Amino acid sequence: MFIKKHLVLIFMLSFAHAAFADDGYRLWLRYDKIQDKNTAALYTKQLQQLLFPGSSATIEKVKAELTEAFTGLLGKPPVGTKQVTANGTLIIGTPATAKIIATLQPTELNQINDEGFVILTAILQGKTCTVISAKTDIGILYGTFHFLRLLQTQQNISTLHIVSSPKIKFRLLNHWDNLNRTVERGYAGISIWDWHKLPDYIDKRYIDYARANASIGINGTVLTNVNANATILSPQYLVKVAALANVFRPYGIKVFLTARFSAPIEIGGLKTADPLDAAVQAWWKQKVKEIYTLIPDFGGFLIKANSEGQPGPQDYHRTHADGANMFADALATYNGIVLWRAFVYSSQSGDRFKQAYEEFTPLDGQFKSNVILQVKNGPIDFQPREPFSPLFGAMPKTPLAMEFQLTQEYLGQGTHLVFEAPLFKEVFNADTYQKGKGSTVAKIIDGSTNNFSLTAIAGVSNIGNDINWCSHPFAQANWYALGRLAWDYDLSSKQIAEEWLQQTFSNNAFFVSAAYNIMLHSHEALVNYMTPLGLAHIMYNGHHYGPMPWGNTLGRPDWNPVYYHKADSAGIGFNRTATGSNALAEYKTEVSDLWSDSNTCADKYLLWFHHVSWNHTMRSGKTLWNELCYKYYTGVDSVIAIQQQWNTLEKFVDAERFNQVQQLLNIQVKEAVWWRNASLLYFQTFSKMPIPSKYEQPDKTLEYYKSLRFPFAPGN
Ligand code: GCV
Repeated sequence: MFIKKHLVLIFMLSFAHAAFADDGYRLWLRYDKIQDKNTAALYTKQLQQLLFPGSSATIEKVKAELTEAFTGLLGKPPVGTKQVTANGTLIIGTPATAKIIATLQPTELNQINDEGFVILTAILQGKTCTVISAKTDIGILYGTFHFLRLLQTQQNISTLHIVSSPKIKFRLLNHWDNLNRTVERGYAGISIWDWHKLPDYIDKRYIDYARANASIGINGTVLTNVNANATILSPQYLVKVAALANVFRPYGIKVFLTARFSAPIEIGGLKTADPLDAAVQAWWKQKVKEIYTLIPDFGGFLIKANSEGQPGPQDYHRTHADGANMFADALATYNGIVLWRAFVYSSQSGDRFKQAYEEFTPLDGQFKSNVILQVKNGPIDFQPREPFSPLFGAMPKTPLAMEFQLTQEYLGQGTHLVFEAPLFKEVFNADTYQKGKGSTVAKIIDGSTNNFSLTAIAGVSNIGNDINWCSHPFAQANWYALGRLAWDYDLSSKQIAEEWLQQTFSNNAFFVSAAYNIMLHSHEALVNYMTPLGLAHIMYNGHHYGPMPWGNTLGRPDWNPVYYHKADSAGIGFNRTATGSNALAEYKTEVSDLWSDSNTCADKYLLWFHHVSWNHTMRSGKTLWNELCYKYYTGVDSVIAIQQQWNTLEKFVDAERFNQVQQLLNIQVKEAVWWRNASLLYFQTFSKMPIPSKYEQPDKTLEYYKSLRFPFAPGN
């Protein structure tokens, strides 16, 4: 009897553990049963029945999502009704599909755009109801996902008055996925697009990808790498693209492709790709027609041209505007758009920082109205911290899209916990002063400063076929943050982190506050242990994994770390003032005035703009060298604090993800120490100053760090 009882107990315990395990596949759409009995009882009362007329492919998806969510959260699917017969009726529909909503005539519907939604508590036919309404089915989809977010985060739903529209029109993921399924700068496995099995095999992942994106408002996806392969435009591949587009359409997601500029030569048999050549223009027009025949709602092209070896209009002595406008003409008939990238730099110029500005500002006003220039957040390349790209303040006649990088090429790649929302917000909130104070980057991007309706935000995807999509359990939060901020850049990092944590891990208030604390400090910690005080681009060549500030062997100066930090016996940093490259002149005076004096420039940008002596007195009163040491050591200490904090959270998290994060944090601490030691030992060869004795001294030599090699580092 005793043994039998024990066996039952062991069985129950192991069952409980297994039920609790979570591989992260469900992302933030877990819909686990609400454990708090009072909340569950209240919701059950408030959601007695569901009145949901109308039908369309999108509405069917909404119904399926509601069924899954209610079954998970409340233990049973919603009870359908045709009449409001009880308090606690959830009514979903557009005024066109739901008569009862037409009767209500909510004025709030006049305040939203075509993708927006309203969620209201209303008395209808004497009963207390919750109404989710919109002008379109896609608005209904977004409203429903918002409502499910309220349930998952256990908000009070008794008196709701939510009116919401996206601030940005195109909210995009950019996949740097190759047709052979490798992912450039991908750290989460191989590409989720299984081109070989498409179009006949539809992986369930495609549907879950669409659900996840729709739930955070992402409405477009560029399927292919900007380092493009023309094969994607061949008939054989376009039917595969069409199959994906069919999956995504009900979720409001449009498909975009990258267009290789030289495709007319490579797959079209032409001798040239000159954008002013009539045959080339005709070829693209025909290609675009072919695409729209298969995919009537195709979004358009994203193009990287004359950048890092990609072909482009300059090969024919034409401008970026000539190139972009050729595509724009071909796409205009179908309302397609061109996202033309501004990421360019050549070996010719003295300062890579200045080049995009130099190439693009003379073209301001020359692009067709369906072209948007896609600009990386900073002037160089997704470094841990960059000042905002000067282009944002300098192209008033051209719509500008923001490009952020979710995949953490320079932010610890697959192993570091870094929440990027604070980085995104720092850029959005920066003031360009283009039209006086308040012309923030966000107000440039949302079109309000210069009256553009074509607006876009893109995130370079961090998604792969790893079971949890993004490899690091916390990397999912960056995908989530991109969508939420593209919808509304005024959301705080705190709100985004908290709602993501609640949905992804647990609603426990102690856990959420502690884990939020971890996320909040993670970006600054990384900046400090990698590139404090405005250092940038000091990682290994090629794979970009790990520190290599000594790098000086590549043919082009601007590919070498020494070009970026310019450390010498006199000091460190890149002089971009009037006595140096004068890149500061690319900003409005109000901005450059903030940064042009090394005594008043914010510490975080100091070495971006100044070459300062090792003895320079910092705001803290420390010498530059001692401040550099302090920052590097603080960075490592912060990660150790994050690690310790995570270790206190074991009881709130399933064993599987708790262990994953714990192991990854162990790697992160080791790598933070590596970054700190290697960088300081190297810079010390110039400063000739000691690392203050109060700090634990590096236990390895500079030669040791220089000897490290990582030929198979991922993502290259
Ligand atoms: C897709 C950086 C990356 C490249 C990337 C490029 C770009 O240079 O290292 O992998 O290429 O940016 O954004 O085009």
